[in-house]
Amino acid sequence: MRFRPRPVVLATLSSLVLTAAATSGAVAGLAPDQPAAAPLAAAPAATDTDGDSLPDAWETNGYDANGDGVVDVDLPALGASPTKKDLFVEMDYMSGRLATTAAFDRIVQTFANAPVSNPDGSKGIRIHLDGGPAAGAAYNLGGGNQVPYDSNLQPAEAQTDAIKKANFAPARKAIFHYMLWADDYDNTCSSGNAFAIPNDTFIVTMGPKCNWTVTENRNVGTFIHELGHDLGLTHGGTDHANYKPNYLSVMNYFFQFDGVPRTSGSNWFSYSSFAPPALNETSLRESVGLNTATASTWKTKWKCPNGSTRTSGAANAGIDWNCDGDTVDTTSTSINGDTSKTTLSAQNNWANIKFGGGDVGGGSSQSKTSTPAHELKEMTQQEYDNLKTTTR
Ligand SMILES: [Ca+2]
Ligand SMILES: [Ca+2]
Ligand SMILES: [Ca+2]
Ligand SMILES: [Ca+2]
Ligand SMILES: [Zn+2]
Repeated sequence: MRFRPRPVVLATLSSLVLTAAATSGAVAGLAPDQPAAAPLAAAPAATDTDGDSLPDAWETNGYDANGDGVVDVDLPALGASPTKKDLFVEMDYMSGRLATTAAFDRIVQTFANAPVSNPDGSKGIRIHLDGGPAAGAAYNLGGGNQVPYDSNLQPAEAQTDAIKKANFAPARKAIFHYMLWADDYDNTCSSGNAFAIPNDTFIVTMGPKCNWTVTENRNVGTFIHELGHDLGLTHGGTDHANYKPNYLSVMNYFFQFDGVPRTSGSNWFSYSSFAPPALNETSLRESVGLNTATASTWKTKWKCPNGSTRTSGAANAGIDWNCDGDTVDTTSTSINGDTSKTTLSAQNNWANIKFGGGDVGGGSSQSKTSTPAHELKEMTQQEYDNLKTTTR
């Protein structure tokens, strides 16, 4: 089917937008619309020069969610640009759970420092955080608000969706990721949840119910971790295997709360910016460490045969993978804490960001939600404490 000129294209676009706006939760509801929507990808209205899933037309003129000619989300006024990658997150919160302005500053800086290029010649991603008035002027885009306290969201996804529905303007669905600073869910004591990968929604849950010690580092690391799932990232990069020593990312549980250690002493609370060579656990050469010069400013962590966790020196130098006191062996041992010996592949996260998870976006043909169940139970205080107390 080919489009005749303007009127037909506009009608189709507006019906697509209406469908997206009217569908709640709604990846299942979107799926049948994909074939009809697909031809739009080639239409000028859907051009997305910067690849952030927000069409140029929206970023230039504002987004009219229901096609009535009135702009519902004024993207230019919110600071969006058609030539720079933008990411919008509305943050609602239960009493006492909203992170600090200092934490938001760090999250913004992490994305600003992202090693990704923009058509305007700049580097980085501009993340727009909206925690409402309580978050301070710099982080108030008019959407964030406090929600009723619930120490245990159960079932987590349904209750999160209900809170989202009651506290999030439907017109924002195609623009904003939605997140909640909450207490606990499903009695798991997990630090957060993104429900699917990629997605448009996530929660950070380190409340008093499970006696979390909540620090700025943990809030920053967990926010970036869960948002990472929304952006298509996983615990293993190329797969879902956790604790890979060559995966230098907050997506790796080794680094979610404390960042990736670096030789400078300043930790990296960010996604991986390069992928060291794969590590074959049946034949690990200790003398070469992560086996790349790029690792010279990084340290890493690994697990010993007895289950304890260790931190290396400069990761391009020798690493005692089998924990016998030297770095001269070629050894066969599991270094990521599971019992199997496999080849551990890393990933450059920043080169693999997927904009447009779930209902977000409209210009790019990004993959929508999938549900890898093994990613959905997140790190607990207990798991973290185990990592800490066994470090030697
Ligand atoms: Ca765009
Ligand atoms: Ca943009
Ligand atoms: Ca809200
Ligand atoms: Ca050794
Ligand atoms: Zn995770």
